Amino acid sequence: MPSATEPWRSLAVCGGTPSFREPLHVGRPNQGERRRFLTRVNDILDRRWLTNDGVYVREFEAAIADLHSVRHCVATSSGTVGLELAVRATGMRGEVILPSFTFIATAHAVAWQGLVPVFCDIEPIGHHIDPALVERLVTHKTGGVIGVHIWGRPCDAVALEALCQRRGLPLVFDAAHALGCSLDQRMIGGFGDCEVLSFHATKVLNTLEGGAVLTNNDELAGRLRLMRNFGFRGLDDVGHMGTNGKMNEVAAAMGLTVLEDLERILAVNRANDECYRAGLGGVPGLGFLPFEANERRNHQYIVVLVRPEAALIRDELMAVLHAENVLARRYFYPGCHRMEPYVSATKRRTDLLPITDEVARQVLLLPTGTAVSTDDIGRICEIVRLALDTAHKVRSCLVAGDKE
Ligand code: T4K
Repeated sequence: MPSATEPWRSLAVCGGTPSFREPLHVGRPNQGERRRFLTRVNDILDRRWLTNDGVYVREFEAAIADLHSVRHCVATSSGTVGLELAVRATGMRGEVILPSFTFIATAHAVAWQGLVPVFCDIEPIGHHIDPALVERLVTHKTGGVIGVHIWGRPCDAVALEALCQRRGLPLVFDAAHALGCSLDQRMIGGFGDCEVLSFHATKVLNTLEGGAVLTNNDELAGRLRLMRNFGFRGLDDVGHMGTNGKMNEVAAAMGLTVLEDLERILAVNRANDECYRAGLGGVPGLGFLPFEANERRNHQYIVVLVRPEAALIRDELMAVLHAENVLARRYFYPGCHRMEPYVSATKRRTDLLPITDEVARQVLLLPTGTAVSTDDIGRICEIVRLALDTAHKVRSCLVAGDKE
């Protein structure tokens, strides 16, 4: 029993029993109704049509295009492959400006095409690439811009569109987090030349692995479809450079199944978000991302900022949670510019992203999704509050633990 006079002793880092027997993950998949998925898989096996533009992929593409009010959805084997296709198909060249505060795949998709990522700093409120800073980075070598709708909140897509139009630059959005989101009544999917979704297992809607490029540009969509399938125009007829970026039928069956459950998943995410805000709101030193009235969000990530004035630093709080079996994550620490191969290639530039560095030190993601209950969240909030209220004792426990 936790002692009333020494409450910190109930924390696992101070010798208490972990609050959760099984690990609570940030990215536990939302799975939809299993029976419906298995029925679809049986149908796929009965038809013996497993991939290559099958009926389930087509149905899934139509549903995703409809959800985002765009003309075309080109489903891919992963979000990363979708980004690689988008970078190539839009004709990006030379240096490509993008934020460093993103999953490493955004930068790799550029470098994998032999292009040079140029990392731009973010604004501190929404963690989005700052269009004013992009403008300053544009040179005669610039051959494209990638904006990232980080945490599912749209970046300043309108400003980036205006800039890229003025400068004649291709513009792609990494919308890996932004399924079903909108900005000023405009759905994600129709901004820039194209936008790329991820359907990785950990995303709000998953196809096990998968992604999609969304666009309203007919010609670009045609090129993406060719490139996704080795450049084949017809039997024995290759008309374009290409790769194998196809989504398979089982992946699409999963996507359709989760899509049927999407309203419930979004409702759970929203309720979880509210629960965390209620449980941690007002705790000194902790912050949340702001809600904006002009945007629709999928609440897929619970992003807590552990500010410098908090009683524990982010990594200490994360250690406390991990000991309780709450596997909080510090996405996207330390920023792409501090990872290889970019840290070596851009050594001179690493100090030029002060806001990225600051945000990467503060962000902590907490578990959410349909696998996490509001009771779990209540307990997580109690742990966080207790750890911060008794920070000096907790810090001693952490130091003692490190010495063992
Ligand atoms: N752009 C952005 C902005 C992105 O965030 C991403 C992917 C991409 C592009 C690329 O899209 P993809 O090519 O992946 O479609 C994860 C995901 O692997 C990655 O898809 C995602 N972003 C990123 C934010 O998170 P890790 O290295 O943290 O994954 P992992 O395996 O540690 O999984 C996270 C947690 O989820 C773990 O605690 C365990 C749990 N989990 C994971 C899987 C795979 C499960 O419970 N079940 C599972 O099946 O990157």
